Amino acid sequence: MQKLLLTGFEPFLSNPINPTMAIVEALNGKKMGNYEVIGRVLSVDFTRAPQQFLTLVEEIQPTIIISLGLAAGNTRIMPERVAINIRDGEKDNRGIAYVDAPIREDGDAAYFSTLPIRNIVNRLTEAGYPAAISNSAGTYLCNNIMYEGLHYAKKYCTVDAAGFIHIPASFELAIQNGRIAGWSQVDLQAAIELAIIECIANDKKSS
Ligand code: PCA
Repeated sequence: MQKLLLTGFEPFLSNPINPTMAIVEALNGKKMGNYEVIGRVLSVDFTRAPQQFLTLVEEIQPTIIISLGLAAGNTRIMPERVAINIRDGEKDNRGIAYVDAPIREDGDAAYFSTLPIRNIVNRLTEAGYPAAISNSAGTYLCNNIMYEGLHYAKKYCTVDAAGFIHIPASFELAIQNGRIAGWSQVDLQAAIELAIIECIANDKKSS
């Protein structure tokens, strides 16, 4: 059985809930086709998260890596097209912030997602879930983890596809925030399950 690593993140900044956590916890251990989903939550911490993530990849040896992050205020599910070699912006949960700093000194400038992002968007919209490709994963933890996944996949050919999907707030988070719209947690999870099905269908090891 092939492994699909599905990562989410803990709460961060002004978001007391991160709906990616409940999704990865709910899908952990689920069998989909000839894949087992392994769901894990990462810290919003520039010092710890990349190592946590790479340790998981080494241990689990996934064929597919899908990382999830919250983009509070977004209205659609957004597979990311590209990860860039930059850390910049807000403080992480440890209080550390970077300015114009590379993720890897000697790393490529950017990596394109190797998930079937157009097919994911098409499958989701056909099923009635608003979705679109995003052309920037930002410069915070989400971009960092997407970059690390693709860097690993380029270096070690054990990973067929890797990439990142940003999701909107859940109703629960929207209620607490008061100024952003959200989706039901049930719909967020169902949409991510569909995205996983599309990734598995596209993988050469799916049969
Ligand atoms: N979203 C943040 C980091 C953690 C998360 O869920 C981001 O978009 O970078």
